[in-house]
Amino acid sequence: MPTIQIKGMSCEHCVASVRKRLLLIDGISDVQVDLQKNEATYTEAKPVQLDTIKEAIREIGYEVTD
Ligand SMILES: [Cu+2]
Repeated sequence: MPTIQIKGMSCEHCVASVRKRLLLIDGISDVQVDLQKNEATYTEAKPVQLDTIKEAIREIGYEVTD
């Protein structure tokens, strides 16, 4: 499962927002967000560009770090 690092999450509301936003991206499912690790993992039903994910996360106020 792909894993990404996300900066800026501070509580369960952030976790829910990030999870919800990632699920809106075509091809992404089974999103798990770990607040302690600042990580999100997901299943890709088809290839999703990392830039698409970065942009979506930036839109809602968080940052995907490399
Ligand atoms: Cu929060």
